[in-house]
Amino acid sequence: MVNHDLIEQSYVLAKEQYAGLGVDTDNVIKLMDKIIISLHCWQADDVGGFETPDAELGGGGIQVTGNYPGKARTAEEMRSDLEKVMSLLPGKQKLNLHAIYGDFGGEFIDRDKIETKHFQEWINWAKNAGIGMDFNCTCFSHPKADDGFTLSSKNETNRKFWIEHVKRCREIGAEMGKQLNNPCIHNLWIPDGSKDTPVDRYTHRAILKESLDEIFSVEYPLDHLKDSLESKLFGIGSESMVVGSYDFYLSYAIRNNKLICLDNGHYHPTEQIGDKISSCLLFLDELMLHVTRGVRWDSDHVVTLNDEIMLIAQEIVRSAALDRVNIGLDFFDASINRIGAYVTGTRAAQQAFMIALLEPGKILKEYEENGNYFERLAMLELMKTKPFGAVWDYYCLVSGIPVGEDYIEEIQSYEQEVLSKRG
Ligand code: RNT
Ligand code: ZN
Repeated sequence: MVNHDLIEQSYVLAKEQYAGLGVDTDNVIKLMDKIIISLHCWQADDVGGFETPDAELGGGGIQVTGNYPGKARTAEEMRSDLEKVMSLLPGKQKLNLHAIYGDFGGEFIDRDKIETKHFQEWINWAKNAGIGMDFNCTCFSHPKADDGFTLSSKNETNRKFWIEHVKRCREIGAEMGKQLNNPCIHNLWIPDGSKDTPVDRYTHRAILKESLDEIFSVEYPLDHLKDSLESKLFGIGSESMVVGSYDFYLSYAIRNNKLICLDNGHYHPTEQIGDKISSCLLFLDELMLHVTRGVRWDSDHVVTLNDEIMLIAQEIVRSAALDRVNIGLDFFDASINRIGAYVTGTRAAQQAFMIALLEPGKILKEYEENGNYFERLAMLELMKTKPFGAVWDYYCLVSGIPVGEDYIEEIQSYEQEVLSKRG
């Protein structure tokens, strides 16, 4: 087990080093507790959901690979997994649920028929845990999405079906926000697009706009529900056009005062989401993030502490916008212990924010304003080898959760005692 005395001693030394640069580490630790990460439930079961006993992710341009044993098969199993995950994370979280994860009681309830009652157990669970909830309509893994179109479909029956689904999801989300006294973000992502070059992009986008207008004609108080829109560049099977592109949703969000959801796996490989944050914040009240890691064709690998994630966190902190950015995660890896993936990815996202908060902002800004660009570069480089890990470990220690590598063992025992017993 990691030696707690050493963690405390290392913290004292680290604290002094950061203080020398005008950074108050005790304050950073306090701020960390205010950074709420929304845990995406779908890492626990590979985006399968509980509509049918063997539901699997189908279509929609997202893929999950791997068949590591132990995935959550029921809402009860998922709640147990989430409790384990939260017990291994510092700070507070939120739960981010997809519409296919209701407690449907063994009955098949189609997407245009779901109601708050199917999510009441989740709401009660969240209330009990003292956390908020976010919600997502599920416009994929369904026969009415098989032709690649949902809200932008030229098939009126299908389009109406999806509009009804999203309307119900927003109603359910608003009820979550109301009951939990914590605004629910309803995020909308649709897979609509085409594998080969289409000739009528315009009409599909016009139809999507019309569908959104109809969906959002129902208004909810902002302290119950906020709407976010998530774009994508391409997916498997939608390589040549995605109807809900970044230009489309950014324009829609600005005109209609919605949130944009930036999923950092959904852009060109050299495009930095970190750079977009300040621009979006000047024209939108709030943002939603899907923090993820893109690897070649996949946009959903487990988050690691890489430059991209760090820039995102730094730009939010540097813009003093922590209260305007809602942080969600979006990754699903079925090839490793899913709970381990969860905790490792979430901790990485949290660490990025801690690193950003430990930045000597005043000194760096002064350098920049005086044109001292060598000094700025040097300081940014120096920060990379400062004892961030000592502050992080101490934060875990005072949060009463396993420190350092101790969490690995916790996950191994959960695997032995719980996950390995699932068929
Ligand atoms: C898909 C989007 C979307 C999904 C989840 C399951 O490319 O990123 O956010 O991953 O809704
Ligand atoms: Zn996403």
